[in-house]
Amino acid sequence: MEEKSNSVTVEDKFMKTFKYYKSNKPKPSMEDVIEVENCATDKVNKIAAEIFTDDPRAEVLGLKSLRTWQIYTFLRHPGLLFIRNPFTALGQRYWVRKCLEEYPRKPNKLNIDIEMSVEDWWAECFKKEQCDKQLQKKLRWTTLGYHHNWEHKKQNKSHFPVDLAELSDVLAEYLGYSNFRAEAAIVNYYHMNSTLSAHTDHSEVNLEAPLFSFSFGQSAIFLIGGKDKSVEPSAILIKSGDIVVMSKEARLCYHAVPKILPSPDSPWEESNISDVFSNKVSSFKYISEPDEFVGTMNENIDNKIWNRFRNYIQESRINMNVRQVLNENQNSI
Ligand SMILES: O=C(O)CCC(=O)C(=O)O
Repeated sequence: MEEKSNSVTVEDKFMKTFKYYKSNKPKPSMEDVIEVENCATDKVNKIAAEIFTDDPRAEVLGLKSLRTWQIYTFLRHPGLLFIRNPFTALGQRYWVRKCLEEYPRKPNKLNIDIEMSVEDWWAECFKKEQCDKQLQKKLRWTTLGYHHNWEHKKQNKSHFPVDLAELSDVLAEYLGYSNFRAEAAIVNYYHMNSTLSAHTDHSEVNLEAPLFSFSFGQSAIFLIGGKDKSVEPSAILIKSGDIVVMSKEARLCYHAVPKILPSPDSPWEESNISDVFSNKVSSFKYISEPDEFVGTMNENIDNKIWNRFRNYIQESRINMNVRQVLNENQNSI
């Protein structure tokens, strides 16, 4: 009996907070939701990055100069880092478009595979003159590289996108993880009523490497607690372009998304969006065709091309969750 009542208590604190923020009636108060730049220093600290040389890849990948990045740590959550939108407007457009147009293409796995066979989900949504909103809303996730449930021995590694490997590498180098290899990712697609329940990410062989989480579009309340659900989670506001890094003690902590919130601004729109140039980069590690990459990046300045993606992101949120799967000297599972 005692054990049973204990386990109920253990579940409670995370679940209670999750339910509180998920609720629509009554609406939750935002009073305790951490907005990093406005938060008291007994909860959040802004740390100064010691960057003396910029990474020449940053601008081309849609990132602002590393010297301007705003990085925060949390007193209750050692190992958790938060970078407030280091993306340019063009960068946000590029990554949103990739997540919608390219990453859900076969052979990548999609949640809708169980229900239907779709080779190219985004193209299928626009097959007729009118966008198929019903099909558009069905996509909740796609996996890149090692599949999420890779422990089933038959599921082998599939191709990991070189652009996302390059982006992750810039971030990893910036944080001092120079041996990091992006090998698996889940791209999550949220609509205004979507949630993601409490979980830990523990399927990877390598649990020492950090996890990088990139968010675009509408805002979200992100909950992060401890290694079990008895720890009361903190609620953090994530906006478009923000990066959350779960490293060290925070790598295996429970986390969840109980609510998507309308974003008051649209950082993917800027009147002075300008081209990036490939002659700035000779140091790509993964991208072998810099001119082609830069061409695709710059296409997104064109509002006619961008419009369909804008329509999607105005009422949705996208999150790319990148992990290293293998240990440093390991080549396969
Ligand atoms: O959407 C988010 O911010 C978190 C996603 C997540 O936790 C996951 O994919 O494991």
